[in-house]
Amino acid sequence: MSLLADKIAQLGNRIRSHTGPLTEQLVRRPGDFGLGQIPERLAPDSTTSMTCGFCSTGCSLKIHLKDGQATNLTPEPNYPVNTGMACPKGWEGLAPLAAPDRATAPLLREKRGANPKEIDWAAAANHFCDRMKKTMEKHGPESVAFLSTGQICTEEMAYLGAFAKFGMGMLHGDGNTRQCMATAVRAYKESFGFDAPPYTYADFEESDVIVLIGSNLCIAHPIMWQRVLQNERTPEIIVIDPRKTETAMQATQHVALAPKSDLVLFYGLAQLLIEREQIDGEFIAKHTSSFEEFRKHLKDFTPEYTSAETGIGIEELTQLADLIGSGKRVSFWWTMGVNQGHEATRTAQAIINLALMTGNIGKPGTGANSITGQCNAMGSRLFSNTTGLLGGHDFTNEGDREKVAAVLGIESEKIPDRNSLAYDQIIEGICEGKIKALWVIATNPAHSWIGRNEFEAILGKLDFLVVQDMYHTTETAQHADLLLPAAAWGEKEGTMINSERRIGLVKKVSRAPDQALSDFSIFKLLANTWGCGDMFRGWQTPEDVFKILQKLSEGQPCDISGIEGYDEINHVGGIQWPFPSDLKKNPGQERRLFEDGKFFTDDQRARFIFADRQPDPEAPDGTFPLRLLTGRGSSAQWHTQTRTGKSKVLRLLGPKGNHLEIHPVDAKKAGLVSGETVRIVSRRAGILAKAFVTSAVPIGSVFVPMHDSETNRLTLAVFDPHSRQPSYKSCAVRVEK
Ligand SMILES: Nc1nc2c(c(=O)[nH]1)N[C@H]1C(S)=C(S)[C@@H](COP(=O)(O)OP(=O)(O)OC[C@H]3O[C@@H](n4cnc5c(=O)[nH]c(N)nc54)[C@H](O)[C@@H]3O)O[C@H]1N2
Ligand SMILES: Nc1nc2c(c(=O)[nH]1)N[C@H]1C(S)=C(S)[C@@H](COP(=O)(O)OP(=O)(O)OC[C@H]3O[C@@H](n4cnc5c(=O)[nH]c(N)nc54)[C@H](O)[C@@H]3O)O[C@H]1N2
Ligand code: SF4
Ligand SMILES: [Mo]
Repeated sequence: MSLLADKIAQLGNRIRSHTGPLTEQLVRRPGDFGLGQIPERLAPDSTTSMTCGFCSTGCSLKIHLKDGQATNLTPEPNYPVNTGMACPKGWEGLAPLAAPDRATAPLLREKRGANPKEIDWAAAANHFCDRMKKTMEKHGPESVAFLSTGQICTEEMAYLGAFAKFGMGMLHGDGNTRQCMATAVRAYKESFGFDAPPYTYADFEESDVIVLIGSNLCIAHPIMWQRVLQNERTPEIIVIDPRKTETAMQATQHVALAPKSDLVLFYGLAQLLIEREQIDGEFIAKHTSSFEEFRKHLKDFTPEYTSAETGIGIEELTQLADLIGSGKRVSFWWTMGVNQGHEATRTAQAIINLALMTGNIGKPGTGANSITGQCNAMGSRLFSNTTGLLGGHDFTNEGDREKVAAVLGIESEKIPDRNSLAYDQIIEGICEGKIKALWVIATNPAHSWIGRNEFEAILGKLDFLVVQDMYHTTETAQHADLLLPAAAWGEKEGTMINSERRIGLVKKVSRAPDQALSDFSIFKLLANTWGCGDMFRGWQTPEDVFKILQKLSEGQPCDISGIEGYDEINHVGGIQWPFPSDLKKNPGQERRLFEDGKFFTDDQRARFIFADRQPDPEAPDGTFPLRLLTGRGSSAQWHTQTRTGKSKVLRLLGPKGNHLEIHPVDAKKAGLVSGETVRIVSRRAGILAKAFVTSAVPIGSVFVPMHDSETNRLTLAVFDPHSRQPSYKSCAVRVEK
């Protein structure tokens, strides 16, 4: 274990997430973001900086090389995002690369259940193409699909999406970003006219009132939380979460609303703001549409009704409305507590509505701000060619198809004129026997998919499952007919886009084990073997692809055509989109959207969008009296733990095994005490976990982290109808001794 890692272990506190004394000794030179050179030009024993490969905060890490190989890292002090800080996952970023279960050669399983055997890349590529082609010939182009990720480089996602859809002729491909960001995407598209999170992290520091909704920054985005702490305006920090999370404990106010009552809460607050004349009439009149309809819709959301439905007292509601209404710079931030619900899109839009009606957008310290999850979730939203056509374009728009075809030099007929099935529809398609072959890249759905109890059986229905992962041991890889071994973050080059729309660089600082190839090289090999290599003649290096993506982005809200290339991104410390070619000044400057009050809709006005409340899909009842909430358990654990589980330090920092947080009142009813092993039972399955009795969860709800592979056996496969994002955060359970 390294010395630095020891230091983190000593921190020992899962809430405290950051720096450690060593970084504080590093000299900060603000304004100078000379972050070292691109590795090919590096001396073997030197230091270079690159973006972290875990969460969407997008911190920069300084990698120390010996003989051209990364040996250690420290947080980069000269980067505008993290200014010398990193959370435990960042500090331990190199550990997962050295794990013994790395996939080191392509593996082929001749028969289900048989032991896989190693084959070479040529055989793997031939097998892939042969099986996929035969499936498509026999069952049509809709019989194959891919599921990708927000955790590979943008250039890789674009290659995958273009190869699969334009080269292979696949129609269906979605990604784990559906599990994560689909709601925000849909909400922004409808309200603002484009998927455009408007903020910059400086807004955390420039806000007077920070409202965090279903967002546990201390655990999930620790360095964003550090940015909140750097706010010198003594802000009100309001956490709206049914649980008293680590973040709620540190806030100035915790609004412990009843789970899944957010929509009512925000409509109730909107009604109060109107009644108390705490709205920005001028902004509404100039820059928005449908406010009158929205106002009418709010009539029933009286303080009495809102209070009864949310469990928040009228006095607290009024006080909250006051803080929002009278605050000069109010910012709203939301994450999975909002995105993962059965009425998620309208809830996200209810937050957007609050920002619009109070004029809190486009100015420092304001905004309706969705926080992203994975390191490159934003890259996948704009450039993966899954739910949208490359570059924030629309598959169903003929002009968009022609534009993309022209830039890529392909016939526009190669571009599908309809949208892919959504993730859940792809799973459904497998279930119904319509989808016969599936290609899974950098995601682990056999652990993370909602209601995954039946997932293994569903995978068994496939004729052909390909898994492309850095490990051969993941829950999904274990079912693969063909496993393609991938190089990981740190073993390849490309860009990623963080939550504040900042494009950062990832570099090759470590050698991939044995035959593992970067995802980029795998896609290239497969395209050549497929016989469509010509289509990708200009796609030789990740930077070639970046240049193509820049061209594709021209004229779009996410225009990045002004960036000179990787060198400039490297030199200035990341560049936020948009950065069109006519905006040549100060690329490193922090920028927010909508400063001119103009939105991306046809009339340039933001829309008030709202709906009636939808019934709870599975409310607790006599048999299953508790509501199960799930989410992130500690800042040391990442999702399905294929990576973080490989670090001894992170294992030490995270809890051991699965645990259930239960309120003392409910624990007493069930006759349990902390430390006891209990059975959590839903209508779908029963799993074991250790009870942890705590009043951090409200009476009537329990919380189980998502990091254990058993958790999603319990969850209920329900989806927001607009975004088709799974509702991971609610189902009914009972707890047995
Ligand atoms: N350490 C760590 N960090 C991560 C990740 C990780 O796996 N580990 N994953 C990354 C990814 S991909 C994502 S998407 C983000 C997720 O980041 P977050 O969304 O912040 O994390 P979660 O714990 O999933 O959910 C946040 C909160 O939603 C609350 N919640 C549940 N139901 C409701 C409700 O009805 N209303 C409200 N208002 N709140 C509710 C939960 O109690 C929980 O505290 O984290 C990113 N960062
Ligand atoms: N109950 C419950 N379930 C949830 C959630 C919840 O809150 N509650 N949250 C959901 C959310 S927001 C998310 S984002 C998902 C995440 O769910 P997943 O995407 O399934 O989780 P990860 O563990 O991040 O899986 C990433 C996979 O990619 C592999 N990998 C890493 N780097 C590379 C690479 O460079 N190339 C390749 N080819 N492979 C790589 C890893 O080994 C791992 O197997 O989980 C969702 N599931
Ligand atoms: S906060 Fe996110 S980006 Fe920063 S070091 Fe931690 S995991 Fe990496
Ligand atoms: Mo996520």
